[in-house]
Amino acid sequence: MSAADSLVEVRVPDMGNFKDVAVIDVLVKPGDRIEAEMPLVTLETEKATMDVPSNVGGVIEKLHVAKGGSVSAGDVVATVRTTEGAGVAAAAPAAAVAPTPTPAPAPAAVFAPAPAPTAAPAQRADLPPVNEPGFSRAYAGPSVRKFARELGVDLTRVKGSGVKGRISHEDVKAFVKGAMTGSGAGGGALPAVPVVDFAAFGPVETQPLSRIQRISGPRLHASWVNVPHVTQFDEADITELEALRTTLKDGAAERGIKLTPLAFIVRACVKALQTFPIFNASLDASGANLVLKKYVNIGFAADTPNGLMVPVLHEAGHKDIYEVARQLGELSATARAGKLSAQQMQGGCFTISSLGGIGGTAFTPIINAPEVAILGVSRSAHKPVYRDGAFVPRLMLPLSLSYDHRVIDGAAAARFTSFLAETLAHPHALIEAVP
Ligand code: CAO
Repeated sequence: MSAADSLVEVRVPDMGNFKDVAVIDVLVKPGDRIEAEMPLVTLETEKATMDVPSNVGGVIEKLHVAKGGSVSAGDVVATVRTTEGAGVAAAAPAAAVAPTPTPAPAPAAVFAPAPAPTAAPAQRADLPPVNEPGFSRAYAGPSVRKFARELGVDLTRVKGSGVKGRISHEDVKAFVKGAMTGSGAGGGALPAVPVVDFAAFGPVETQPLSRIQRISGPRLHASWVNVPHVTQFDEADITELEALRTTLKDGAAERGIKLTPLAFIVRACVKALQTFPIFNASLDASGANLVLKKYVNIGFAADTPNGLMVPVLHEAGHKDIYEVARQLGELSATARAGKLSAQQMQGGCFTISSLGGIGGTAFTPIINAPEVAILGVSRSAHKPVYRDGAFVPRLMLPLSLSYDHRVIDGAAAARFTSFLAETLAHPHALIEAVP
């Protein structure tokens, strides 16, 4: 140690009630040469992970903490031997750390607005949504997190080049560069759609998208680009169902309930989701685990003057056909009046998009991610069906099931739609009382 050297203790800064906080990583070892501002250890509270940076540059003389231990405000983290000319970043004893709050988990996505309780800054509409739980767990220091936030970069998509994959400013820059040029760490930007001057070909009028379209658009896009969709088509013979519905609908109408095919479809989906729980699940933020829901809440797309909304029929498994039909009517009316509450749009497990009242023979609905499947229903039509050696007219309902192929394989999807078709073909079980 030369005469110009001195020993400086780097301490855990005073951040209020900061006691016995877990040390989840130690990023340096004795003998390491460090710069001022370089993180030394990573701490984790229930609400945040944060780094304790050194306020001086020099060489680590001694470490006073170990991974798996705990520290409180004022504890010494390391002794640093400063050398002449080494930078001093901030007033001793230690630079302040910037905790990264762990945001509350976002509610199940809805196509239409539901306030998402998140601490993160607003997301730019043209970037994929940030995986918030993953972002808070990403291995990066506070200044890198801040930098990523400023650029709207999802840290879960950035590959860290540092020790144990720690993400640096350079990694974030490389990610952005890759995204801009469509190469490298950014994972490739989407090729741009050409910009055309339509007015050059004739008169045009420009109309802004509705508020709901501006909100639902990025969500639909996020699902489209993040989830590998496959759509399974099938047909259900609803001849008996329609006959049954005809006998019941006037009685229902007297009780103020409109009994449409959709109520039967919801009941059939409840049975299918209970039989095939993988369809009533979502991937967690890491993408490595499936979260199986023990409740069945069914969202349904409603066409409203303001745009597409997805109200949610909660605990659909505990509701009989009349209660399902009643709530479908009420929620649709509330949606059309633009008066759905956030609660009425949250918590969905599976979505039904019925275009049967309008027309069409099939379509490929976009999954309401993070749900893993969506059922599209088109208009029923009488078709000749070959049975017992002859063609007979049967009322056939087209089903289009889009599913997340990361979670569901084709065989499971075919079993699901076959089960649905079979259940709809024998509708008496659908009108039974629900315990
Ligand atoms: N085949 C044939 N007829 C059908 C049918 C089907 N699959 N589904 C409904 N119908 C009939 C109904 O029986 C009703 O006829 P009656 O008035 O003679 O009884 C008529 O079509 C209209 O039904 P509805 O629309 O009032 O009720 P619903 O329960 O079928 O649907 C709702 C409710 C909210 C789903 C629907 O009104 C709606 O908004 N659909 C559009 C959903 C949508 O936009 N999806 C696309 C999302 S992706 O962009």
